[in-house]
Amino acid sequence: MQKVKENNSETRSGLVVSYFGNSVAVEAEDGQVFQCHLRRNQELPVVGDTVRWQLETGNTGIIIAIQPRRSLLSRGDGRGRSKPIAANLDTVVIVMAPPPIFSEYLIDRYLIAAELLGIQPVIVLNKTDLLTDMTRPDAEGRLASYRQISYPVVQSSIYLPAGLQEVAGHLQGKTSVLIGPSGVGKSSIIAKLTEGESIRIGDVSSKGAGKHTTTATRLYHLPKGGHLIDSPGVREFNLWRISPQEVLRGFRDFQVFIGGCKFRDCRHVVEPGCAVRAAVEHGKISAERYASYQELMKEAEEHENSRYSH
Ligand SMILES: Nc1nc2c(ncn2[C@@H]2O[C@H](COP(=O)(O)OP(=O)(O)O)[C@@H](O)[C@H]2O)c(=O)[nH]1
Ligand SMILES: [Mg+2]
Ligand SMILES: [Zn+2]
Repeated sequence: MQKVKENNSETRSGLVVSYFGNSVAVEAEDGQVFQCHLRRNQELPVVGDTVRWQLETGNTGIIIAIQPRRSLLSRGDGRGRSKPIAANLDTVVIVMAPPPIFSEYLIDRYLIAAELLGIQPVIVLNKTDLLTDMTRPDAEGRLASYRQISYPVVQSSIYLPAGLQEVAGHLQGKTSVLIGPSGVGKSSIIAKLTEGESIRIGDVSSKGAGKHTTTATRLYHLPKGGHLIDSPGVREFNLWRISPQEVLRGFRDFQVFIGGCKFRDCRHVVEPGCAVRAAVEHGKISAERYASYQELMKEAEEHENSRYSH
């Protein structure tokens, strides 16, 4: 951290609301947005960062320092490295929809990320207007198993205000992102929750970034307080490579059982005397959660082995 004189009138506080690669849009405390450049060798700010910055000309500035982050969400860059995309998140909203995709495996993958980062997850099943009397009981049963392990669960539809309001309630006063597979309705929900706001930010970013406004990561203000960060990178969020230990830490419902395993280094897969597997057999851990765990653990172990064999 660089030291900044608090009473230096030229150094101001701001919030990074958009990011264009070589410059960022910083919202000053009075709500005005300035295009800010980065100094050479400056640690890269991301959307959601609180920064210290200085005015250069009428509406441009320079970033002086990034304030300490309370969380940092990264995604895999496809080569196993992590790329930071959003800072200071409190909540991640994991969105699924009955069609096209309602997958426990994906939910559990996202939950691991949230658990490891210490960010509160909310699970949303969107497009509930498409559920029928035939499909509703199955969907509700699958959601209930997440409620049982104390994750907040919301059923929503962009055509029904009640569910959207419930989603908004979870975001109020917080900095949040929506993640989930393509086509589940994330953009539609964001549009509903940030009505009007998108136009204002769109105007600002178009000044500095040409026509790339649809691909930029952006922070929106929610009408009742709080921020929603929208980013293609966040939405298509991919887990960076995680270790088997991290997979295990990401399953909050397993934690109470792991002390009861016969072997201290039990991975809860094939080991005899495994308390986690006993809990699955006795219905204390859901079979779907355990199936996700097996698959994610297998992937993590394969990554680990390939790393050691190079
Ligand atoms: N029936 C129904 N369709 C929806 C709902 N939310 C979004 N959609 C539609 O699903 C499609 C994909 O939505 P989009 O927001 O682009 O999904 P994203 O890829 O997750 O951002 C669009 O045609 C939306 O109009 C919903 O609650 N119910
Ligand atoms: Mg979208
Ligand atoms: Zn075990």
